[in-house]
Amino acid sequence: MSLQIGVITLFEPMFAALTELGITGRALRQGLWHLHNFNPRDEVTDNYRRVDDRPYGGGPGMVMLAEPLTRSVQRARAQLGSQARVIAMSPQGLPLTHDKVITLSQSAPLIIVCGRYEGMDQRFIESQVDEQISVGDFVVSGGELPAMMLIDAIVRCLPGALNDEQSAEQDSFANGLLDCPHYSRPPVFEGREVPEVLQSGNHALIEEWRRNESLRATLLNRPELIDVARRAGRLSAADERFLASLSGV
Ligand code: 9D3
Repeated sequence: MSLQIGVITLFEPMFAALTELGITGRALRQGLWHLHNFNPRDEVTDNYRRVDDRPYGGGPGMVMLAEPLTRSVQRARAQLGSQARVIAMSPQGLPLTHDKVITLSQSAPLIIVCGRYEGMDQRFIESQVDEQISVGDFVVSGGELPAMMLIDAIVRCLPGALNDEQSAEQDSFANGLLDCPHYSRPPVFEGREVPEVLQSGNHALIEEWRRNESLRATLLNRPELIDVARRAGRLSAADERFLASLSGV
């Protein structure tokens, strides 16, 4: 059975980028996943079809009303099954990680709620939402782009979504270090040469160079990931010697 994902959003057209393009579009056409859309505006019947109102206590912006969101989740649960996991995209959520993506890719149907305005009525979150997820400490205009990042990351994990080449790349990414630099033709571009070792055909040396450049990039840009890898026992004696040679100069 393919992965069923429900999305609750006022901006359904944004998700065409996922359903039509690239790896996620191909995976959808292969039947690996399915997207169900639910619009809170379809759940309100007043003349203005209001889905937001002013916050109690005053202050800037508007709050998404609990009732249209709750009705949307109920409609989604009826369609996807009561065991569906309800995730709200929110700046207040736990930061998204690779481990979380893997877990969600292996779980039941997902219902993802995207907020607009200042946020969602807290009573909706307490009564309907299993967990809140953020994509980082910066502000975007709504939950749709964060939801699309989450869905993209999940769909890439589904068996058959990536070709063999892409899967191998994914494996090297999942090792917890940053990737090494990549080069293609021509051998010299604007006076810059492709590192000689990559043109040597010596695969043991190439592998060692790539590992070392991964370590170099990680130590420089994300030193905390080196500590994580070290504590997880993922650094060899050769890795430690290379890292020591970097901080030594
Ligand atoms: C100071 C008040 N703002 C909170 C940071 C209000 C606010 C701004 C933007 C409330 C919601 C939003 C819309 N953003 C999201 O819904 C969102 C988000 C984000 O902005 N950054 C990182 N991850 C996420 S997940 C959902």
